[in-house]
Amino acid sequence: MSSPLGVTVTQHLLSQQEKQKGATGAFTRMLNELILSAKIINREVTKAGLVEILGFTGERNVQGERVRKLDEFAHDVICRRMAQSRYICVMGSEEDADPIEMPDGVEKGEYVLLFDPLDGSSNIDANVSIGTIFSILRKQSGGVDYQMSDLLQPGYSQVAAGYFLYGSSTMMVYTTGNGVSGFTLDPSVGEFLLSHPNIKIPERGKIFSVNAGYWDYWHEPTKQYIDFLRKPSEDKPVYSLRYIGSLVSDFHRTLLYGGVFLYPADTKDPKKPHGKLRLLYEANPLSFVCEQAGGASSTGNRRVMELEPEHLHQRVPLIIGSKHEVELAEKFYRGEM
Ligand code: P6P
Repeated sequence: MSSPLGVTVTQHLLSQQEKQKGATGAFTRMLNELILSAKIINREVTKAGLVEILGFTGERNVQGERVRKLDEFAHDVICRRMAQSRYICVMGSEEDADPIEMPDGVEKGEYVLLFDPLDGSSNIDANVSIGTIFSILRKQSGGVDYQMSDLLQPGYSQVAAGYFLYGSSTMMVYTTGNGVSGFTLDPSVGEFLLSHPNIKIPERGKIFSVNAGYWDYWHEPTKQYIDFLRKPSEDKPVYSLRYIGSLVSDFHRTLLYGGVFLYPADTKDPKKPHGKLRLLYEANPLSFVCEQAGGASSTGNRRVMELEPEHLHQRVPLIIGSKHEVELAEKFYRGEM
């Protein structure tokens, strides 16, 4: 029976847990800590615009706390709460160059958390939706302490992944490998309620999403692919270009409406030949969600979730969305179109 609308995310997690033989509840409790972190982040994000208006001038707010950048704040909230959950052995964050170890004296758990605490935060002044992206792996190495290999696992090893979207409404979308579920925060009760059970991405769409301002920096296959999509022809719909410039927003629209989002490799910055997005805490988690919703995710040449990561902040080209548009892109990259 499909879950009734309105069930809370905790009830949903518990119902998933009941289906897992031998489940101890550790995963559920750990994810609940992440959900609470997102509610705290959401509170600050929704009032961010007020910081100036209410006169929290300079570096100090009325509580005498230093007004920090929201992404630093989000990073700190997640680090503190997840460390005290006792289910994490190590974390990797977009905000920290190095792996984040558990504080001394804190019991280490069996899970590894990789996250982008507040992706797209540069958009917040324009009131554009932004998000938190998370990827959860199981520790593979023996012993209590982590190894770098525990963080550098391919995307198909993820046990869960998803994102929080702080927008006109705040949403949580996640998968544990049994389909994709979406929850909308009801601020009046402070609960994420099931609003999008069993999300499936359309087989093909009518939207492509890419920063076309970089056209001159793109490699030939990317230019040919985008040129193909935008050119009217009898046997395909007229495509629209939609680009918000906030990954979670662009991906969420692609997941619900279909089509394709690309951040391809380009020649814009010699230090970033593989594009801007990160493999471990952006491309892999969104790829897990997309594939679980019936879509696809590729670098153009390879399935993203098969890549063997080499370092924590590795960048990767990302072509993600409906199967039809992603497989078409791969044909251009293989020189078959
Ligand atoms: P560009 C936001 O800064 C971000 O990391 C992603 O959220 C977004 O998809 C991308 O960068 C946008 O980058 O180069 O198009 O401005």
